Amino acid sequence: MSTSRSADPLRAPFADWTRAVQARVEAALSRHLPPAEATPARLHQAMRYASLNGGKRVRPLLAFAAGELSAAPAERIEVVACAVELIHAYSLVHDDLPCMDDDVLRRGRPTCHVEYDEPTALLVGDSLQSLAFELLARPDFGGHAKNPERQLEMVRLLAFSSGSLGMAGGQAIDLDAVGRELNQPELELMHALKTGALIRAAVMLGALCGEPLGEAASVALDRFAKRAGLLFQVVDDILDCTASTATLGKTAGKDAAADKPTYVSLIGLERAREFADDLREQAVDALAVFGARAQRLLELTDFITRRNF
Ligand code: GRG
Repeated sequence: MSTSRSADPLRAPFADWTRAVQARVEAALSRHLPPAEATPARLHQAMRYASLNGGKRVRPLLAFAAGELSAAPAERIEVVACAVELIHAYSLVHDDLPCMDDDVLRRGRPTCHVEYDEPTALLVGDSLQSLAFELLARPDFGGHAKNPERQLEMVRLLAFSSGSLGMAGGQAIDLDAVGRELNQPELELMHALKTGALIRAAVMLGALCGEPLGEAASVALDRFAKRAGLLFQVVDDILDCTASTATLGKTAGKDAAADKPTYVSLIGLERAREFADDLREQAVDALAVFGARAQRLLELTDFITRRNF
């Protein structure tokens, strides 16, 4: 992958591009995380356990794909991709704790609190979150000309997206909804916050790494990001009841077993699949204004729709 401004967005097949971004993000995360032997070593080992060697890296991929729209330097996108992925890793560690979803399997391995212990897992989540914001606030952000105002805007966007009016708020609604019926707008709000807010942040932060997009393009990208976030969650709901634990690398059938409202429980499997197709179409339509520069985002939308893990 090029380290400077993005050139031809069609330059490499999707699978090669995906692998290159995943490897780049893995290496960058490994550099940014404290070394495993640095004191307190157990906490640092657990932070590395929870963030390295796993996951599809969908949010970093979205950040890199959105960066194509604004000719963003890859060095900068790498920073925001790592920041979003660290927030995501923190949310998974906390979500798996006994006081929340109480799960033992994540990314095909024991969850962080099972491999280590609950207090360590709590501190892992806290520390990953702090590291995410520290990365965004570094003076040498992405090795390019200083732009503290842009960095501040990014910090604010990520904080808002992961806080009580974003991901954490969605998790609160989710916990409160167990055993209750939600109607479709309520379910959509829960998913838009719990999963969608961070996906939207990944897209918007990737684009913010480059040239300003202008009002109309920003509105179109925001619409894409919201549709893609909801699409991701609808597919997640479908996979929870159709895929195996081995394929998912996390406990399948968890939502039904926990009596959680999902798109499948609300409208049934077939209509959930149709809804996913509708969302895919709406997401694709929103990208029309970007022409060929949106190629990677289009490919990612198809990946999110058709994924089986
Ligand atoms: C604890 C504050 C707090 C928030 C938790 C995101 C979240 C909120 C919980 C994760 C649980 C979950 C199954 C959410 C639904 C969709 C989702 C975010 C799945 C996991 O994301 P993937 O599939 O995971 O991108 P990988 O492992 O590929 O990174």
